[in-house]
Amino acid sequence: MKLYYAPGACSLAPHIVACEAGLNLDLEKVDLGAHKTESGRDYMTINPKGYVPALEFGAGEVLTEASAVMQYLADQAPGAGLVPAQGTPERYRVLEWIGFISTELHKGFGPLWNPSTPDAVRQATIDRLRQRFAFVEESLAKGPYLAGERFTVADAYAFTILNWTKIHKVSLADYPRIRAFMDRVAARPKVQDALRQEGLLGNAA
Ligand SMILES: N[C@@H](CCC(=O)N[C@@H](CS)C(=O)NCC(=O)O)C(=O)O
Repeated sequence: MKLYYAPGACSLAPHIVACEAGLNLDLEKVDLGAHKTESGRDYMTINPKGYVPALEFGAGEVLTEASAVMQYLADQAPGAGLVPAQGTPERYRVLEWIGFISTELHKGFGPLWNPSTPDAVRQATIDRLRQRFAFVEESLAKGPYLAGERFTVADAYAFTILNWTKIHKVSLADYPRIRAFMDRVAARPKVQDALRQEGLLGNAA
């Protein structure tokens, strides 16, 4: 299996999942601006949507969308407990988190990546993100991880996206449980492995 990634992008979430699951994964970096992979391939021929992550698996199949890629990887190693079993209420709780992280947090950061976003929109974006952070903060009162006692794909995803607060200088000072969560996840040895492999240790954890 090969994961196409960009350092620190949302592709870090499936990368963490693969490390936590103990899966054998090849990595290929993508230059998102040039749509070129590290080995010189046109990335648009791999994922016509042009974004990461993309996972090559099976007989030349490519799976995209972080939420699907993470679940696929986690399902390859059920013993690792990164997603609860299909059909259980716990699985739907994790899916609920993935939906929230994808649409409210991941895409919630969208305007902050665009240098031409006007200041007022930038501020409104941060205000909305802060409302979402408040919900995460409340939820973390119930346990060390989003779905409770156990680290799941939702935590890999939330950690990856919330790490962008450093890049965009969005303060987490009002969210002590989120800060503790970020430290807790960053300290996991497999998360350290993923960060190291992406060249992020020292500025991302
Ligand atoms: N819907 C996609 C969005 C992925 C996405 O936003 N990827 C970003 C990095 S975090 C990207 O590659 N952006 C470059 C682009 O859109 O051209 C998913 O959930 O996987």
